[in-house]
Amino acid sequence: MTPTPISRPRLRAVLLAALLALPAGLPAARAQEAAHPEPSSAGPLAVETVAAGLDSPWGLAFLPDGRLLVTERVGRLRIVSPNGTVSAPVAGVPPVFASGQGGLLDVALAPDFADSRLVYLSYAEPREGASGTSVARGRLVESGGAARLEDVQVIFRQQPAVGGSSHYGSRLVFARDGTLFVTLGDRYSQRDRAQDLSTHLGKVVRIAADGEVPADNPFARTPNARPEIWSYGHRNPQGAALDPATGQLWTVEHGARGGDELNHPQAGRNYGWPVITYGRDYSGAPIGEGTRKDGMEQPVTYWDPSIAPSGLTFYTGDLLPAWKGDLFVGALAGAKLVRLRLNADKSAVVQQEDLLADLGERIRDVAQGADGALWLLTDDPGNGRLLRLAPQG
Ligand SMILES: [Ca+2]
Repeated sequence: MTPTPISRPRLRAVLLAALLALPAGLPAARAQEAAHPEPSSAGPLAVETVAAGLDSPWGLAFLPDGRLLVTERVGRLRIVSPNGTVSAPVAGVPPVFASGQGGLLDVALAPDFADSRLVYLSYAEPREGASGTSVARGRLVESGGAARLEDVQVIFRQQPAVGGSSHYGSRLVFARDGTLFVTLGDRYSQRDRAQDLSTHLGKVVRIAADGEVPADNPFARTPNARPEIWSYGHRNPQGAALDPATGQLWTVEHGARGGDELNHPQAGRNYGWPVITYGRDYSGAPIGEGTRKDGMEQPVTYWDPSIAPSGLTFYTGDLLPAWKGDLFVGALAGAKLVRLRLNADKSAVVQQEDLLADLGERIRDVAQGADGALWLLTDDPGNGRLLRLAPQG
């Protein structure tokens, strides 16, 4: 069928009318696109577009009432309802360095959010001609149909700040003891300093909810070491999740050409970058000393070629019972969602399934909703989407 041509002035008028009809935020997108079935080992899945038109969404967190907080890398925090309504930007977000890979990155709720209303944000912070990953928290206040963060404090700053706009990390995960893990990239130009304990570059750090250093951190009493460090020798960890069975932290990090890794970072351990890696430089040149070295941890698994992992979660729901206990990894360059099954002692991956490959979208983040569905963010500067993945029918 030939589409009916619309003259330009007429099109402008239609678009203007549509814009004027909108509330303060973005339009509800639910039901805009019919769910198309996606084959999987758990049966056909429905992929529903809950919201669209997001600007490079990076992180999401579920509020207790079922709505979601979603970050947009350019520096906006929005509240998205399950019916697809996208709020106007939440006020009070600190200024971000929105360039390259930088900007507003992850979001997490305080474990006591129901009482404290505290929201945690990670972001690339502009700092005197350079930038660095920082973590801020503020109290979410909603009144008169508008939302804002109040009493915003920066509780952690990656040191040192570095020029350029690459490899910030940075996921936020609360441990069971109420401490906060923050994954931090090597800032690309500083990769050798992932081994240098006097910097936060290429580290996972563990801080108290107010930013203080927990007394039992592995390097809390090591001279010249940054006391926030939990583990080191990381490249650019952009996915993190807590294992609901053990309470242990798991991460995924980007390698260079090849060498993306799944790790479960433990206190004080060295994950090798850039001394050992399964990847090569983008030029094809070798990096470091090989793939193994005494005193350095092996990844649980690695990807070569790279999938560019970002976003990680363990599945614990009842909606997709076949996948209970499995790990889900969002892939950017890989443009898919990867399911991983671990062996009994969680030392190796025994099954890997590629999902949503037909979608052809970069998957930035993945989380499990209270409804047991998997909720995903696709990475697109103009039309990032919030997707819901559930059994069809
Ligand atoms: Ca490694």
